[in-house]
Amino acid sequence: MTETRFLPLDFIELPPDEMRRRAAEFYAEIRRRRTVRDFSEKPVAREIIEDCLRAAGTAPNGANMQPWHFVVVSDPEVKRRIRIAAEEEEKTFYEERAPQEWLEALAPLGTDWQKPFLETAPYLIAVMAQSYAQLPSGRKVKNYYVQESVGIATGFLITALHHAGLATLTHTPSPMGFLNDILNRPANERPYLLLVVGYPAADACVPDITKKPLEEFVTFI
Ligand code: IYR
Repeated sequence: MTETRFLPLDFIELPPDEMRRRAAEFYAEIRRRRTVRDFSEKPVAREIIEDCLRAAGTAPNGANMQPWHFVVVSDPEVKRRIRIAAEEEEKTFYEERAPQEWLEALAPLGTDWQKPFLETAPYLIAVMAQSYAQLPSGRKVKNYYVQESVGIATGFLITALHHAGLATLTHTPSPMGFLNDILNRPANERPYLLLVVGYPAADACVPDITKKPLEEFVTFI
């Protein structure tokens, strides 16, 4: 059995006033994040993306198995192949598969099957979830709480990218199995979502929608 080793926690206790200020400041900053669907072609330094991915990689996760893999796509040809495959799925989703109720729920967002941002934005990050780890020896090791873990890491990533001054779109072409083929990913990985990353287009607009007030989604007991 592996022996458990402990280290002193690197915890910085802040004065309550500073805690209040930081909590309020963070909320003011994160509430400005919007899902963007119109991207500029303006390039973004790879180092910025790398640090945001490092932040994502610190996410709490099941048994510290870190059951994720992020494929960062900037190659125009690969982006083009992803756009073609995604639009094919999305076209049948919007025109055939989507129930009326779902289309009505999407109406306020103004989305349709066309996804030009998959080629315009400088980066597409395919977030992959690993249901098991495949060791170099070929042995399979089970992962735990994979959906929760990858969801939290993705939340960290979106937050880090916003904090760094970038816009994102959480895109979920459905189904997205084509990402395994295009990106050459192994059978232990399933696409979780496709994050579109870059600067918004100069004239980017966002839907006029609101978030629920605290009282509506929180209960203190
Ligand atoms: N995957 C489609 C549809 C879509 C579904 C949900 I739920 C959204 O919040 C937004 C879009 C698309 O990407 O257009």
